[in-house]
Amino acid sequence: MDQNELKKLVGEKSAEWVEDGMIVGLGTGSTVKFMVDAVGRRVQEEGLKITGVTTSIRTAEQATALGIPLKSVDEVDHIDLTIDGADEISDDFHGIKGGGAALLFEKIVATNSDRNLWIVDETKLVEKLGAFPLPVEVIPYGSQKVFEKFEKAGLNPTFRKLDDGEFLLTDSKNYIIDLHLKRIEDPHALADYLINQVGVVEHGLFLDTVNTVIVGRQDGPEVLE
Ligand code: ABF
Repeated sequence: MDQNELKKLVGEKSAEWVEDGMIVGLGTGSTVKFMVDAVGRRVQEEGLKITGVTTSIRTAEQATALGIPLKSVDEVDHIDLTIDGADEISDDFHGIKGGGAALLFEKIVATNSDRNLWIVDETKLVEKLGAFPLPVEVIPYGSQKVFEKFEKAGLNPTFRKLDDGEFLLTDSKNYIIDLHLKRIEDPHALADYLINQVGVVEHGLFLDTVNTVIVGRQDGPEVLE
């Protein structure tokens, strides 16, 4: 199976974890897209009754088109299970997310979830985080100053830009600075540094967050806990 087929495998497998009556966080990304499609089929074919809480405009549009009822994170008193993707997952179960520029809403939903399940193809598993550029969401005002501070700190920053050279805007109309670090020896120390930089809204280090990971393998989905 190619990467896309592995994503489909775990996306569809994870939909089985959704139970009637649940409030379900719906993540963002191409793997999650398969999960949302599968949950949508269960809503339509089985009459599955859930409430979805989405992490991006694009997931909300997909879920709405499939007839999945949605509420915002502030309209629910809890989230039973959030299913999301990830860009990297380390041996010690920490993650980098935000390749899809949805890290802020993803972290808001994840930190308000009773349980977090990540679905990934096997290429996402790494020994240590860092090969994937670490996304940092910043407000536009003063972002050049934050960028220069990251440069001076040796964090190899780049602004995330669209093909036409314009700054990518997140759903919150913020910018993303990606840090090209290769290997992150102390993710907790880096997370503390980043979140304390004035102008930083959030970063893509998801530490001590995930409970269960479903990995797409050639011989089938593997559940890690
Ligand atoms: C999302 O899942 C993002 O944080 C991350 O970028 C994405 C993984 O991408 P994909 O599933 O498309 O490989 O949660």
